[in-house]
Amino acid sequence: MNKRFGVTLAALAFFVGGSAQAAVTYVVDNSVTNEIPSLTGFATNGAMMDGLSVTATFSNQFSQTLSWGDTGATSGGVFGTGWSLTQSGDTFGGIWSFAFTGPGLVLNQLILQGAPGLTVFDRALPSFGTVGSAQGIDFAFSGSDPTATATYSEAVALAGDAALGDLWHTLTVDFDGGIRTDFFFVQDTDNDSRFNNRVPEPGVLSLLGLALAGLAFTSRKRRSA
Ligand SMILES: [Ca+2]
Ligand SMILES: [Ca+2]
Repeated sequence: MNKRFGVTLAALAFFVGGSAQAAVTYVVDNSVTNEIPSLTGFATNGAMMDGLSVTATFSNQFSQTLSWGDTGATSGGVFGTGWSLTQSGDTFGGIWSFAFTGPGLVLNQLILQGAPGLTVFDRALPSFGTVGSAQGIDFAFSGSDPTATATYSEAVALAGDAALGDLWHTLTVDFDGGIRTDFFFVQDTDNDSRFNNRVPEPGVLSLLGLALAGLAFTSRKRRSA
């Protein structure tokens, strides 16, 4: 090992030792990779995360899974029994708010799963990472400093490419000892390109088909009349 590399390693060890004091520990689970066609771009707001699955598990074993919906032009959220999670504005810095709306709950774990919808989580890397994703932001608390572990799993890769380590479908936050006060965090998200090209449900398609057939019939009748 040359001398300069040794010094760099020592500096790195010092840095890692220093950052071990940080409230959030990051873990990545590369065991699964999901392919998506591409991204819509990198600007995703609270109203663009429909279908994002949010599971909150509390210390009394009560667990609830809810599907994200819009609450305004650029905001959205989920509203559970005694808790809510909302987000407003571009997730590149826009705050996510977890609120306790009922008494007695202690939150142990929060799981955000983008795959039921078309949301991906974009981490901060030295580079932009995946094409079209631009810079991301890691999960981090805002305004308070609870101790937690953030685990990224289900790596996301563009079709035909390897996963580059910035995009993930699932973020799991485990709170050390649980948390009972409202908290805020940041986490950048992007959208799978299928967001702009949603295929209507089969039921909707057949209803649409019937409606079109009806229109065609009516206009034929009008023309022949
Ligand atoms: Ca973004
Ligand atoms: Ca990125």
